[in-house]
Amino acid sequence: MNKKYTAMISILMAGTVLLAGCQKAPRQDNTLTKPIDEVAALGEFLPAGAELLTPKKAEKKQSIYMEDLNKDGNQEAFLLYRDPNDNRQVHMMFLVKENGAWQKKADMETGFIDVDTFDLADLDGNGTQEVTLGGGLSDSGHDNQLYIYELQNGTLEQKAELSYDTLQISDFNDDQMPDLMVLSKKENEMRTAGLYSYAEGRINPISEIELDPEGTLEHVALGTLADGKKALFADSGIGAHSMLTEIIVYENGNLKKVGDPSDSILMKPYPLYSRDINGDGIVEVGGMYIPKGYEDAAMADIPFLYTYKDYCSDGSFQTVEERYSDSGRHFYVTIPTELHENVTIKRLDNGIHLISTVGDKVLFEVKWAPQDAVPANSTVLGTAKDIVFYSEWKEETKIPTSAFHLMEEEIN
Ligand SMILES: [Ca+2]
Ligand SMILES: [Ca+2]
Ligand SMILES: [Ca+2]
Ligand SMILES: [Ca+2]
Repeated sequence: MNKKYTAMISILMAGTVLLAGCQKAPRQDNTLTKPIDEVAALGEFLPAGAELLTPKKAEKKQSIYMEDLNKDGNQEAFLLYRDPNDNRQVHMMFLVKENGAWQKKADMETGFIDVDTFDLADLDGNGTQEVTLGGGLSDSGHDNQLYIYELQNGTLEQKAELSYDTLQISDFNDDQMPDLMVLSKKENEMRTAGLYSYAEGRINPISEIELDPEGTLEHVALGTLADGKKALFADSGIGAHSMLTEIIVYENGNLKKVGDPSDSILMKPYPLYSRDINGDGIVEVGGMYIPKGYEDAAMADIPFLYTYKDYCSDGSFQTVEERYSDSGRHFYVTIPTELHENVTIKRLDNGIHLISTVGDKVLFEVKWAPQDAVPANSTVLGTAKDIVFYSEWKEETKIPTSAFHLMEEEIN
């Protein structure tokens, strides 16, 4: 094994370990599961000092992609990397395996400062996968460019491009072909969601809808509504600390927004991101409301209760979960369905009570203290780094101790 070869493996391994290390949940790393000689053989082509890059949006954390795009029996490979000797810009290297050996076909300068998305999908249904590469032109996070490439006569041809803020590739109009759902900010400051198809080498608009012009996009979730319809959930900051969720679906030939943007779920006083909290594929929209007794309190003093709702295409919604959440101390308590909208909060010194608004009964107690200050006969609810959550409440209530959760238990 020559020195360069060894060094390349080190770079590749360092890259993958680094990327695996920043993930919350353990996920399979496809780079590692590929045969090491294949990875090493591809690594031979990288210039000295190259840093492998993983797309920010990638579900699978990988920098090397291998696929037979055109089903001719020869694998194609793509390497995403940063070249320190070329203004640190993102490069995409394209290789084809011919007669058992990799051949470098192109090493493309993208002009990107990072990689937002990389995908291999047959966008036009002609049996050959297109390459979609999106990356940042500035570090604002709202200034991305998408390129679509096709493999033609052994070379990779750039066919189309589109500027965007956030991109999701998924079949929104149920024609069995992936579409491009693009959120973008236009030059006149208008914000839009646009749905595009790709056909005959062109990106073709299907429908466009305006988003609230006051918003600044913070978070996007892709999933379904309660009635199974595919939807994009866009959470945007509004004003000093509010958040608006816009649910975008495709219906009868057009994009439309679901729900009343002024309800207390879609428009909330503080950020709360849309996500699938129970893992059933339906994305819940987070809302919050003021518990009884705090109607006149200053905003910062209100212990908002969180309520997660599933929406239907017609704008109706139902509660999936309600919880008291203490983001500062990283815990939350789920509230049983029968008690929804019937709980308020009483603050204690170093603790809280969840109180029934019907009869003022204590439903749940959370106290916190350093380990050595926890009373002997208390029930420990959870232990964080330097704090223990416990309860001294002895009466049985309608909220079991299993309702207590440390936020670290949640996989986002
Ligand atoms: Ca091929
Ligand atoms: Ca295709
Ligand atoms: Ca489609
Ligand atoms: Ca769900």
